[in-house]
Amino acid sequence: SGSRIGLEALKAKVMPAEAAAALIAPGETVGMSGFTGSGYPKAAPMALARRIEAAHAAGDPFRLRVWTGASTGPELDGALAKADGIEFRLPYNSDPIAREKINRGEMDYFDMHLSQVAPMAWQGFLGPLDTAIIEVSGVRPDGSLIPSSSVGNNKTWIDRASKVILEVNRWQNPALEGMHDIYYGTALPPSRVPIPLVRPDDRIGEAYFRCDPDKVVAVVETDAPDRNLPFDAPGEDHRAIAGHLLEFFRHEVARGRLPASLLPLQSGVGNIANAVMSGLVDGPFEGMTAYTEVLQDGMLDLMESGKLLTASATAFSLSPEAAATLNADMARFRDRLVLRPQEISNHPELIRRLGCIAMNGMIEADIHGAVNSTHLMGSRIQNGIGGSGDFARNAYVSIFMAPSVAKGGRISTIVPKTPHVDHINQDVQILVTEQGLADLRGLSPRQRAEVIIENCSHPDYRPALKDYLIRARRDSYGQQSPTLLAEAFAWHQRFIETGDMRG
Ligand code: 0RQ
Repeated sequence: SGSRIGLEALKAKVMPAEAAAALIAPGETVGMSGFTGSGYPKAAPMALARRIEAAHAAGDPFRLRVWTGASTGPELDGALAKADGIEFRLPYNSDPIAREKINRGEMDYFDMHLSQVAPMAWQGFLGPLDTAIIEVSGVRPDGSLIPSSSVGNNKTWIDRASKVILEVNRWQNPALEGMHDIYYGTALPPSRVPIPLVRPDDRIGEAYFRCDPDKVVAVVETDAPDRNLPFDAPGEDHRAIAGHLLEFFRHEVARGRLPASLLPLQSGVGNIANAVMSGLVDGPFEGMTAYTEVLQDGMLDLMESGKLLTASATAFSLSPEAAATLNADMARFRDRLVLRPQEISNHPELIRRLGCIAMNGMIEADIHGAVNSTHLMGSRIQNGIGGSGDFARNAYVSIFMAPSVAKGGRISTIVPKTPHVDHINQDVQILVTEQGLADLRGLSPRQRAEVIIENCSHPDYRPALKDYLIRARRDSYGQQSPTLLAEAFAWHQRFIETGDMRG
């Protein structure tokens, strides 16, 4: 009783996680479920990590190539990285142990646009996929699978893998059933056709994954919660950023450049994005929609307020409190939420068609408005580009935000030149810090530099930036994007040497 496995043939394949992990050979490529801490397998990866540790202790090599949706949890990336079990990983990672291994050069990491993972796998560029390990919330009598709290690349991993291991997680709310929209209409060129989605809440696919039961080699039953990290209460800087952004939206509506219900919102990961959503709860905008990648607490608050009508994403990313609220009230939220494969939630065609308002966090921006979302001091990976590139390039308006200083003021997030660029000037239209907002639309690089320094930089760094700009305008090789090459990265070099950009 209480079994969530409706198909006898799969019930017969239930086994302990250790036995499932034993079916994976060293050197395999494994496609895992999981996206921003939800819907990742929790038991098989831990068993795999124990097996890898034992192999290493016996002097035997055992490493895997790991593909996921995006970040997962400590039971997956953390455990496998700690065991030195990951030779290569893609895409987005935020696990601290994996991050450390990558930055020490002990693990290869391919950071790519999240919308491109599934198509690239189909194109064959990434090599064959041996095993898929997928968390689901149930198996139906016809063998189709009820997805769990994230969709990510699961459809593609199930279709492409030679063998499939399922984790059926009883912790996942049974009322998730029906919330998902799995689109099976993607194809490779020259057979690609338009994706028939014209509103954020359109349902164009099926509520379940198709899966050939003969490919399933193991079923593991679990009862473990998603990672569910708490968010920080919005700080003063975060509230100031949200305030500037709301002011900008009001201004755009007044000018007739945005409808009063705004346009489908995309909101990135992290505390700032969450604070902006909370800010919108008290704002004047009604009848909003979201076409985004992850649903954070702020998005649910906005939905509860009645101002956000519907939201589309590929995953939840909730605090423990918000997860509990959602789980207690799933029936009420279910019809207003859609979870899709990440190639659809982040699809450039759909983002451009819907006209999303993209709001993403950044590490730093330079005075010409190029944005770095991923690398510290040009070389250390923080997380990854995630979906920020999918949205920024294709949005109706592309916004990046961060406090104007990091690490207690020792780092300016507005710099003469960023040593790593994820988003080129053309993909960055609005920059926001707690100091203010820079509207860069229609401005030349020279004009951008003035507005960014004046509106966004911290007073501690503003004089130095102004001084740099004056000299660049005098001495630069060219005057389209005034730059002093020998000096452009001096702030970063100073931080590496002294721990403070101010020296
Ligand atoms: O470090 O954790 O050691 O304290 O970076 O920074 O200020 O907490 O900001 O949580 O919003 O993250 C860009 C990383 C911002 C995120 C980034 C340090 C800072 C802190 C985190 P600590 P904050 P946030 C679609 C959107 C890429 C993916 C994306 C991100 C840590 O937004 O990963 O946009 N984006 N996806 O101290 C050195 C600087 C720094 C710095 C911040 N200039 N130099 N350290 N930090 N700025 C959704 C998905 O794709 C899933």
